[in-house]
Amino acid sequence: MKKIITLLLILVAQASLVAPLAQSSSLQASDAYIRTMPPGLTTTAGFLSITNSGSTPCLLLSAESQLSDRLEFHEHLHSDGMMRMRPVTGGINVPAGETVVFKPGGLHIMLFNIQQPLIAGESTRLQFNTDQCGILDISAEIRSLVAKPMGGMHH
Ligand SMILES: [Cu+2]
Repeated sequence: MKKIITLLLILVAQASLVAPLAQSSSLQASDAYIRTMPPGLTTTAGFLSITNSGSTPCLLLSAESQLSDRLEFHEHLHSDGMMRMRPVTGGINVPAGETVVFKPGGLHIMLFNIQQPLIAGESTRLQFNTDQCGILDISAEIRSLVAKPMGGMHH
């Protein structure tokens, strides 16, 4: 028994040494989810809250997912009475002690070129790379896109 425990401890120690980049100790995610896609589309959006409990600011530089080879941070803007979205350049700053919320109609993560169906209720990994706060690797739930009534559509 003692041998097994020792072996386990060695394995754990090695795993943490081998890991190329450390899981962030200052960033925490909550309520992370990705929307299912309407039929025929290969693009969707992800949402979550990211809290920085550390004492230094964290800049989110990029996001990664097994589902997509291209992820972007987007924001929604009102211009000329229209809602438009555009990529955020320069990363997303999460100040020390604060929470940044990605939500519908606001900041969101765009996932492009998705080649597989997204099944509601399943979950997938999302990874965020930062400047000085390590990596935030989280599980995001896949949630059904609630169909909104569309004017002028006939069945
Ligand atoms: Cu977008």
